[in-house]
Amino acid sequence: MSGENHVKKTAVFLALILGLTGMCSRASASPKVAKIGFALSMTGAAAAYGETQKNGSRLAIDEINARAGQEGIKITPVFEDDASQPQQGVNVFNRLLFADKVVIIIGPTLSNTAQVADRIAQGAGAPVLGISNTAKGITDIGDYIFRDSLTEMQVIPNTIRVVEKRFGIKKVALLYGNDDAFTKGGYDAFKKALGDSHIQILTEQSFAKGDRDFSAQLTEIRSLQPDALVVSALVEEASGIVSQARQLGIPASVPIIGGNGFNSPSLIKNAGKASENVIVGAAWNESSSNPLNQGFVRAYTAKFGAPPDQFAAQAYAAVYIVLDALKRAGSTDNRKALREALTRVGGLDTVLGKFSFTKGRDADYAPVVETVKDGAFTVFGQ
Ligand code: 1QQ
Repeated sequence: MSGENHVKKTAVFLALILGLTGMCSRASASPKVAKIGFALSMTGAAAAYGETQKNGSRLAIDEINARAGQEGIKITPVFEDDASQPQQGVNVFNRLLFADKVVIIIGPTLSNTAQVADRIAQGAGAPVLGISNTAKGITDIGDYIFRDSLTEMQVIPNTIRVVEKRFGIKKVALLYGNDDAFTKGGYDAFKKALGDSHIQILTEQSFAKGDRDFSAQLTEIRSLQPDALVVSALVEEASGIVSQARQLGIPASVPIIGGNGFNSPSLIKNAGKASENVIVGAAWNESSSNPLNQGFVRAYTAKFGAPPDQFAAQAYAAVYIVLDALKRAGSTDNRKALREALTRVGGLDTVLGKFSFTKGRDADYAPVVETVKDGAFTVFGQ
């Protein structure tokens, strides 16, 4: 080998090594860490929702972190239990915002908690992404408050339209919880949708969170012979109402129609056979052919041993919505930049479908009507 050739070869070799190390150091440049707070109801009246929300979030975070931060971002979650109580929600928000210094809070589970706790984040200039807040007015708290959950006002008119078309109902009984932002909001939405469809409300009955015996209300309702029973309740009370309605002889031919509180498989578990044919307005369905959704259902079922519910899907989607915004925010700890980036989420592919926020930072996608068939939620209509 001539001396000149040798020099050339050495130069090429060195260039190769330098190039490779350069590439390696770029690939292994450590991803930035985003600290995300989760305020979820792991105990109390909404624990059935909180559990699957935590699972859905966990799955998304594990997927993102397992890609070794390919997006340049890894997520460190801080999970807190808001105990389904507004005051505990406030405590948890304070801790996440001022001690843990998270860049965003996902949650809280209940609108009843969000309507007080979200104000703390708004005041601190920290974004919140609600995943199951369906009461009116939550995002009106301020420009840092977002949600990926459809409101009852968005879902229920469709539910009533589909049900009316199918059953031709003319007169109904309305039963609702009168001490919770969500159950009252659902009541308002049902009342308006029924009025718009010229369906008569024979009676309005109410109950309180924690009630176990609904026989007085249901006996009155039975005596009026409604075409359907319309209920706005969280799942604990919904399960009792559905079971007792059938026990007290409201016939199976009288459909029971529920709002978002009914969307948990624990309704089916608790009310058993009485839950068959219950009709629910929903924001997601397991059988959606969207390939992202199919992959999610498979991965979730493999990890947790049971299929996801709507609450898991909305939580899973939320983590990816935040990731999308973080990538554009140029920082993983700038709350203001993250808020701005969230407003620009547009047509993002998620398990909920193509996702964008409305100008008012609410979700915007098509609701669905589901019914319980053979112990599972299935699509009833759209
Ligand atoms: C709300 C709801 C509940 C059913 C959440 C789990 O929709 O509180 O807004």
